[in-house]
Amino acid sequence: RVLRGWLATALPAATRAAISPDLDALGLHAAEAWVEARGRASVEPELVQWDASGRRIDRIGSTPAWRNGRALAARFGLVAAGHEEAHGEFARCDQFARVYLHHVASEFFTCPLAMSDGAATALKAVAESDQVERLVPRLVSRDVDTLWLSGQWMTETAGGSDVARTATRAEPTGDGRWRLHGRKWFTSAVIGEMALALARPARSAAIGSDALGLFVVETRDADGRWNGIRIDRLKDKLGTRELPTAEIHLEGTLARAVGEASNGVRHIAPMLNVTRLWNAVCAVATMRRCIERAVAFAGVREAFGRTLHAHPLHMATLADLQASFEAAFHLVFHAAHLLGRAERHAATDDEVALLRILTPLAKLWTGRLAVGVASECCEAFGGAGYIEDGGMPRLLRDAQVFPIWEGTTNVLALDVQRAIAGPGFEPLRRHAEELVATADVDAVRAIRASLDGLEAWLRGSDDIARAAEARRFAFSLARTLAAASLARHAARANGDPRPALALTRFIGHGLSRLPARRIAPADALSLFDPAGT
Ligand code: UCC
Repeated sequence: RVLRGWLATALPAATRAAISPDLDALGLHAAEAWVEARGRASVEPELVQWDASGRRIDRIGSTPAWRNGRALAARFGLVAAGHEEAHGEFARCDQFARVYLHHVASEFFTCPLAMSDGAATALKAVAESDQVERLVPRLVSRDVDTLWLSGQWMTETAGGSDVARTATRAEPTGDGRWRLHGRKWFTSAVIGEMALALARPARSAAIGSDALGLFVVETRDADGRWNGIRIDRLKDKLGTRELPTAEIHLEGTLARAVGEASNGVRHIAPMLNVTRLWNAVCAVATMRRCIERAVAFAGVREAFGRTLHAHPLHMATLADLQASFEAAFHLVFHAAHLLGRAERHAATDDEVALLRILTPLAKLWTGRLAVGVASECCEAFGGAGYIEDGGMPRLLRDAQVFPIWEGTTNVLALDVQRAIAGPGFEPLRRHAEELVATADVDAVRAIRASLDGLEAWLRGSDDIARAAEARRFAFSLARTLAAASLARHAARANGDPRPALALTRFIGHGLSRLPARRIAPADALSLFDPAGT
């Protein structure tokens, strides 16, 4: 209902008509995959390092959903749709509607797809034309035989957040190429044909992330042998267990620089911004699945003489989750539309500034929200929610990845501060006013009051306070902009009362999460002072 409602109000009729058959097919596949997955024991990828005669092969055996992943990605254009011109500024809306329907059924095949999309976007932004011509058509292909997948190799043992500590070295070969030496500690898509990797060019005098270069690695040579890559082991993770996340060594891996072999973080930023949006879309998809399961269960489960539907507290609990999910959905898909507009040079300056802020904001808020929603929905099943064969434990385990990868909540909260510091608060306020131009007056009042509070807080805080409270500031801003996005939708919803009901409930729980009184940042450290001094 929420997806259909948004499609009806946000997309032109011609786009809607063109994409509907694919969305219907993806929806059907999602339902069938859920039933199929519940009926079998879970299968996990396997690393086979040696063949029978003792040769090192490092082959990864996939799960059934992963063996089907490429064909589905090509057939439904899960990466391609975002890069094609048929629907103009609505290309990202089309693409992310597909991703939203497919994510849970894909068993996290969406992870390599997100990175492939991010790689295509980053290459278009910074690479030389020959690299773009060679790689981008493969990454955005709708033909399974030519489709390439890309990894994003950043994280090393020194840290995942502080990428400036990258120790992998890049040595020039003298013919314009490089050889990479080092260890990548979390490589999510080593099954791909290529990866974008950060490495530190040898003999570069610069320090920190400016000195890092961004490199394209093609993972296999023309004979199908690994390109100087050793897979040490697959990670044993809490969730996303179908996804073969690997620890690898690069041992003279041939690579080409993207751009000038410096400014690596700047060059990979377009990739990060795209994968962060995928993260947010997949987080709302997970929320939707969890809530749908819990509401269906409440319709059939009897307790104390009536179904759970007839218990006001149970249904209020689920309705609160639904209201947050609907607000999150509209925030995320608003960001998707802005990305499509920006990529086609149709966005205003305010929209470009807002997109830079909304991307980390949507990622950090929906990541945390997905964990909370998945946890509540497990509880809504009582003991049955704690049992593997009902499917809820897997959703909860998998949800925990959303706040962690692609930048943790705190790292992104600081990024939001940085993104606002440039243009200031004004573009945000102007954009929020545009969103609520025809909205319900009570909603507008609450949204304006929250924006006033956030702006006053920013003005009244020094750098340390802004950093220490960045997370609560980000949650408050995300809630406020989500309310504005949902308010706009509710005003256009053509007689359907449900978006307005969700909005009232969401706003009713308050938009701001800033503390009622200022908390001295130094208190945080003092609280852990062993001497209590
Ligand atoms: O988790 C990973 C793989 C998961 C699989 C993917 C799944 C996708 C979802 C699928 C759903 C199913 S890979 C690991 C991900 N790791 C991160 O995301 C790193 C988190 N850390 C950060 O984001 C940090 O803030 C850093 C690395 C960006 C900070 O680096 P530095 O070294 O301190 O660099 P600076 O100085 O902060 O940034 C360097 C430049 C600056 O440009 P100037 O100086 O011109 O202003 C920044 O403004 O880069 C710019 N910049 C950006 N620009 C930094 N971040 C951005 C950005 N997001 N957008 C635009």
